[in-house]
Amino acid sequence: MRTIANFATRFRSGDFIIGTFVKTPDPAIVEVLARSAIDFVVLDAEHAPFSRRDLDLCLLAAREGNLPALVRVTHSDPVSIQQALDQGAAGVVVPHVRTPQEAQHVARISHFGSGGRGFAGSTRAADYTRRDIRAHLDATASSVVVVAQIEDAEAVEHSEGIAGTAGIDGVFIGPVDLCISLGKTDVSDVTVQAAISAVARGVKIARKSVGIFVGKSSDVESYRNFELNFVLVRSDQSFVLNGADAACIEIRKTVSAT
Ligand code: 3PY
Ligand code: MG
Repeated sequence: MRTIANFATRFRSGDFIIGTFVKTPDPAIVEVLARSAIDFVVLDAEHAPFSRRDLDLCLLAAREGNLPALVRVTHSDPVSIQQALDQGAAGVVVPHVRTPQEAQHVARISHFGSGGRGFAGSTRAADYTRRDIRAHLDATASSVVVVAQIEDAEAVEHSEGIAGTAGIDGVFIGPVDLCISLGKTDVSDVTVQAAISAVARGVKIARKSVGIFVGKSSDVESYRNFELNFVLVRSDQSFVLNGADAACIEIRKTVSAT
């Protein structure tokens, strides 16, 4: 069953789970998605206009619906990662991780410890001072999920090293950026598919979770051999667009047939 409390365990155990992106910075979207079959959401602060306050309200809505919510930050920035986790995100997705050294940096700034995330007991994550230091350190170590995104040509050969970095729980493949970085414009191009396959293999060797973005559900078919542990399918925007188009097409077909 989906709960925030069991998310890290499910993610790390390699259970197959399905998430989606939230691109509209409104808590109502998260509230609605919490009533769907989705296992988790990623609030996309990289490519959508989320302010710190928007993230705060969306994370509150996610709690209300017991829906694990990760935040995709803009880059490996300690401030944004700390803020997302303090606000109660279940974890972070960090785009454009290219080397094991960058992965080590991401792991360090996402966890408490020397040179790492700063500590405050006053945050939502620390239950507004109701957790003492030890309890918050322990709870955070076991519950915060850190996902490195591989989406650059130069990262492909480092996938095992990136995934194998201590403190990195999994790798999310960004097929579109990877495609562009390989000089292509079609994700189904053999060069892009070979790169995706190489990344998935590297992550599997490192025994971490591997996932990918799919623009439509049927795309999962082409990744069946990769033993994916998670997919991010579409986004709230795409569900609205496709739902509206599908309803119109169906009605026009029915009307023109009568
Ligand atoms: C990509 O395909 O580049 C992504 O970042 C998917 O979210
Ligand atoms: Mg990308």
